[in-house]
Amino acid sequence: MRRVWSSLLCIVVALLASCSEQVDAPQEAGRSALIIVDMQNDFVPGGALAAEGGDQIVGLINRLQEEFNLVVATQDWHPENHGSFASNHPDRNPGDVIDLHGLKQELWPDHAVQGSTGAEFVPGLDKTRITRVFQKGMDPEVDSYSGFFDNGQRGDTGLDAFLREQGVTEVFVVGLALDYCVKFTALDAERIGFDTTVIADASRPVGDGAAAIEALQVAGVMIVPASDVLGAATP
Ligand code: VGL
Ligand code: ZN
Repeated sequence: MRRVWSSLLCIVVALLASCSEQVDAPQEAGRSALIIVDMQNDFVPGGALAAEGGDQIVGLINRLQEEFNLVVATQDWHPENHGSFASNHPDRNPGDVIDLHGLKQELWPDHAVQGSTGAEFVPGLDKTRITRVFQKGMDPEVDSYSGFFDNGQRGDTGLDAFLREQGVTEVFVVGLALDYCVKFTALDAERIGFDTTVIADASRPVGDGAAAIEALQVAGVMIVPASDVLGAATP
């Protein structure tokens, strides 16, 4: 009789175990992460390289964070002698395009200088859910719009390896600026195999936003409004 009870117990335990495995399985198949790009003082009105309305997306990004178990951020983090600053090239102005060590480089006003107020995250941004910050643009010789790799696709911030370690297969990208760092972060994400979505109203351009959206769609990146994500159960 003892034998019968113990084998019955075994069966029950086995059934429970297989049940809980089934419940967990979809999550293990791939998690979603939110990537918050360059929500720094210099990229909002009052900053050196402001995206119009950049300050108006902070609340929305905070609400979006609550929909994800994994949130990471990127931070533009330049040394003062960065080659993308017009001030470091005699007789050049912001907006000029030069050759910088073999790559086409648009020149910018000084921005996101390491340790400056302009480089800090905007005050209203909820930082408590951000698991890790990936800094970029530290090499004075090459710019880095993407949060994954520099513009020469050489230097790696470690974001790709981190997301894969965390079992992430799908990323949602928000932040500033839509036509530069958001665009190139999303293009890299899609290229290296993540299912990639840009949440359009949680981003703002410094220039041509419509052209950026077009380029993203052509590359296979999905564009959605925040309302599609808010309240939806994202794994
Ligand atoms: C950015 C230009 C230069 C951005 C950063 O965050 O979009 N754009 N550096
Ligand atoms: Zn920059």
